[in-house]
Amino acid sequence: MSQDKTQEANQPQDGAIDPSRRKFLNTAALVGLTGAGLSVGLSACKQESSAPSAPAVPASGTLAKADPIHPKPGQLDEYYGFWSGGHTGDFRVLGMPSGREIHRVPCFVPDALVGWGVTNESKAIMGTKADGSLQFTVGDTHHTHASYKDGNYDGRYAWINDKLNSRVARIRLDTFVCDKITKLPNVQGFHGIFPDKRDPVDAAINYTTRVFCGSEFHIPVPNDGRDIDSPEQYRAMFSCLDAETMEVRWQVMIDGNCDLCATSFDGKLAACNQYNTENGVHYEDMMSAERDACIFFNIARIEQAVKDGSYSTFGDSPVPVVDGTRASNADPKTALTATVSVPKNPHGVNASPDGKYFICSGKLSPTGTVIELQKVLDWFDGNLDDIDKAIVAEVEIGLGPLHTAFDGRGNTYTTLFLDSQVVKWNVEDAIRFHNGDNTVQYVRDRIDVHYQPGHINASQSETMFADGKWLTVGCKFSKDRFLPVGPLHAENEQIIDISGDKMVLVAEHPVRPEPHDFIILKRDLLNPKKIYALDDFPLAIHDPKNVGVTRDGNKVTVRLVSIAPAIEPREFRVKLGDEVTIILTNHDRIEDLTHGFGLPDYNINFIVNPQETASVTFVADKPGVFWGYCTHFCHALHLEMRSRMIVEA
Ligand code: CUK
Ligand code: CUA
Ligand code: CA
Repeated sequence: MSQDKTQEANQPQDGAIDPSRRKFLNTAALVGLTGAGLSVGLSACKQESSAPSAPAVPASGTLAKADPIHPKPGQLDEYYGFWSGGHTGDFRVLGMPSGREIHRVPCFVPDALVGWGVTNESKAIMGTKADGSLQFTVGDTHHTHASYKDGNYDGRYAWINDKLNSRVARIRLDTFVCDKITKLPNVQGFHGIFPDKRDPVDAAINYTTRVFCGSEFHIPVPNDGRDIDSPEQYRAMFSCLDAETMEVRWQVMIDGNCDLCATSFDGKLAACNQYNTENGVHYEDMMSAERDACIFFNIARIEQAVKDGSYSTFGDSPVPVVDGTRASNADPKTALTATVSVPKNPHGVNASPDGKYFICSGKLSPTGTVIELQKVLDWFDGNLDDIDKAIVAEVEIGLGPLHTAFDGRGNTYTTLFLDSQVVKWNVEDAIRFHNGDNTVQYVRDRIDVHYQPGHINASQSETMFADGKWLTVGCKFSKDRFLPVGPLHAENEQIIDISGDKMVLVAEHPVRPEPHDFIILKRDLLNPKKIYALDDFPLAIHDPKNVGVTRDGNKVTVRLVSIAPAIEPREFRVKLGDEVTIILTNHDRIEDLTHGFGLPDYNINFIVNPQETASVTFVADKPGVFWGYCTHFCHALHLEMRSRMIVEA
């Protein structure tokens, strides 16, 4: 490994700040300030909806081709990147290939910027206890994927998992807001997630209607104190959610475990790699077998079994659970699951864009395993005598292989955690080699990355439109790559140009730990809203005259509207001990004109975007004067934008 050399070769060319860029920043700041002040001031009187001012983008393509990695000011990226946030429990949005972080969508963990976990609306999505406090305030997101139509992303939804508390969050891609969270029953360590790409039976349903979730830890079922000392009774579940309602449709109980998850383009199969087929409780047990597995789920048969009533339920959960254990699924003609053997503690299962293969990485074995999906279907049809004959290649690729991405030209890119490398290898050549042609060189290229890579993804990788332009590698360790900031290091996301024969490392960015997985999709697949509509919110205050305080016993409702630079009414009175609900509607209609509302000493701060309504409820337990103020810079008179809460003793 030649890390030092590579590191040197990839030093930034110019450490100095470009003076012309600096000048631009100053000018932009000035123009921005006066411009915003003026237009917002006007808008406050006229309430005009301003068309978004066109950014200074050059004629399409010219600069994009010149240097998309370092876009010129005002130049937009060609791709969105959706990143999971790790313990921060959020969903992050990057511009790619520049790697600029644009947005974070809070999901599982409270977020002080938008007031996620503060407003009543977000708390209802996150889930509360009987006393109104949040059920969970920590999370651990790993994987995010988006909805499909016709083999490509359709811009409706993304989903993200919370491994810690076994929750699934859905993010609407028109508003980039989490709108539903579902907690999975009978499950711990919910890890892999993947939407289906079409219906297995109805050809007209060529879009995502299900979301599949694998559970990594095996537990007693139900986990109510029984079987705690009988690990051989522990089970894992593969769960299916309805993509629209977000309700759990069914679960498949299996032995071993689920880890990552993938789905076929024909909608017929979903799969999870299994590293603990041993049902081990300690890591030594979990790595005792030479081979583990990739388990395949026959979706149409499972749904039929549920329809036929061939299921059980466990504990308080009404969710139908079908039996997917090995012993019950030995007969291919009736099997709901099929288990293909894969070398030692595999990690990652990924679907190739041609729809033909799933690829599993060996992790503790230096191999990549290629499984042909048609052969798995043949086994289910009784036309393949041995399920392991679905393995069409098993080739050495390097040490510690984890995740795989695709370029749409027949090549795959696998991270090698122990080698700190990415290996590019060709699937058809690997199959030829596996079949005995020793002259074939299936490894096309290797590149050092910095350091210990986990996830990897390429532009449009797991769609039928993989375009083979950009590869991003999530390096778990950054070590010496950034300025030191104490013992906690950033992670290092490296960007590799894969358009040519050789991989070229072109950029790297620190990221706050720890994203795990991400996808990269063409920007024109999305069409986000510019502003909300008042009708999007049941509590919206439509008429700004309709503000003020109403009282029902000690329950007080305070209706506020924001119109820059005022919050109306300018003051309101409540009594000590009142339960106060503040409803705030932002009547500004100008794109990007967000207001905040912070209430000192009451632990309240949230924002309302243009035409958005949000509410908070609290007990007025401190008498005195409390200046509710706008926390989001909005106007030349932003600092003056306040509403005084008076709590009478
Ligand atoms: S796991 Cu993190 S590097 Cu949760 Cu996707 Cu493989
Ligand atoms: Cu409104 Cu700042
Ligand atoms: Ca194992």
